[in-house]
Amino acid sequence: MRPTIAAIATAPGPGAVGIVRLSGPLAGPIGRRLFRPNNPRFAGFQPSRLHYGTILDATGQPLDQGLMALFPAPHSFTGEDVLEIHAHGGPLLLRRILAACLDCGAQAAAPGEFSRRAFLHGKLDLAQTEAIHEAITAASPLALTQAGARLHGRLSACIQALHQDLLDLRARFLVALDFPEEDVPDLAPEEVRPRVQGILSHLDQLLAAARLGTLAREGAVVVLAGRVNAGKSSLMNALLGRERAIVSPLPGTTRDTLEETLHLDGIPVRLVDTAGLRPAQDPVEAEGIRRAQEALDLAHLVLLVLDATILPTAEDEALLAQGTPVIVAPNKMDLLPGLPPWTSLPPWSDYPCTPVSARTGAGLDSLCQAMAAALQIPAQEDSGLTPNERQARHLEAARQELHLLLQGIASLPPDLLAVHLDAAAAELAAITGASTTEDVLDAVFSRFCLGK
Ligand SMILES: Nc1nc2c(ncn2[C@@H]2O[C@H](COP(=O)(O)OP(=O)(O)OP(=O)(O)O)[C@@H](O)[C@H]2O)c(=O)[nH]1
Ligand SMILES: [Mg+2]
Repeated sequence: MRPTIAAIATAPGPGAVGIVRLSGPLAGPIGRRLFRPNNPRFAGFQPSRLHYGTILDATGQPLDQGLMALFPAPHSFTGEDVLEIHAHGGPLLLRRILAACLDCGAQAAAPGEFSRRAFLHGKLDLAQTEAIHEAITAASPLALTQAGARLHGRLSACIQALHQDLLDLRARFLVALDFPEEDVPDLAPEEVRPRVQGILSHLDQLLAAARLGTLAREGAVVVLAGRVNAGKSSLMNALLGRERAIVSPLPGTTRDTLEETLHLDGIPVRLVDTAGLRPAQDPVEAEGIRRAQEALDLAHLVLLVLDATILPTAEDEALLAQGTPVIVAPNKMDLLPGLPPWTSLPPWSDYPCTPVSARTGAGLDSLCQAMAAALQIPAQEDSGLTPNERQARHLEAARQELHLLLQGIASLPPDLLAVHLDAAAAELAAITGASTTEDVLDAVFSRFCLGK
């Protein structure tokens, strides 16, 4: 029998209400021992009902007034008996209540242990338990929507369908192998190829969606770079709609890198303002320029900010060819009647160009659209099919197995081809946890919060 686990389920810090949660066979007995009902007609915990009363410690001393609810197995989050103790949300008080539970024989839960038990009892598959964790830690509206869709099992259903396709195909291989006397014809390559290709195209779509999922969860890094005084800090402020960075007519104003988050089509974009590039005047500026270079190395997109009233230099040009997508943003357009002629000459004409004025705000909307396009943020269709990094690794591995199968299709015997089908099916099964190892579960659940 599994031990009964207990943890504070609500966030640390003072709050109106705090919850201690237990799961396991002692949940009921501990609840009865630590609860004195207010209602004289109380006749034991009714399933999934809140009861009001006094919460006691293991010696029977009152700790708080609060609510308790018992969710009997299997109709609970974990599939085991679950007790929830709703108290006032004082950190010290909640620790005392937790200590009372431990005094009565519960064990402190490890991070993610409630979710792990829910998985082991088949209440949720692995992709769904990961979705819970991602919903809790979502930092952008899109990440939350995607996690919600996965929690509802849409990704799992899609993976299961693909898994079934692979098993069907494998069964066809094996009939020919296992019953040679039956004279079932071997699957002809013409028959296998389109079926494998169909599965592959689904895998490709899922992998493309995984990229969007990563962007939604982790955000994109957009670095404002350029020479001193081009107006990088002014543009950062204009995009954020507040005076975050110091702006001055003196060249070399920004030294340290500054980072702020902006939401673009639901994706968190980490805007990084950097020190203007020029031969450094002092060690502090030199360090600032080194940090600017470091930020550029991490960037998903560079906004190359130029003073449109002066000609670009070799230093500006050097920023174009860093291997990261670039948007050229000639700034201070309020001082010019039209686009400066150099923008239509190579190499500048090879890059997307969005003229702006940080001062008047002209062009900022177009700049945001250009950033969304450059980051390949697709139009918002929320399919819910956005695998996370772990899931994407398995999809990629399955994809490789199927490519190997296609390569060998004309030359290899069916039993060797079936090995690739098996391997691909095992990778898909690992996504939903239909087949998985303790190590994988440890890796997944250890990232969870305590009490989840
Ligand atoms: N007319 C006009 N002036 C601008 C515009 N954007 C910035 N400036 C001015 O240009 C000067 C430099 O602006 P900053 O934003 O500090 O430039 P920066 O690129 O951050 O400069 P460093 O931090 O020194 O590299 C300031 O005097 C700004 O007021 C603009 O769109 N139009
Ligand atoms: Mg600056």
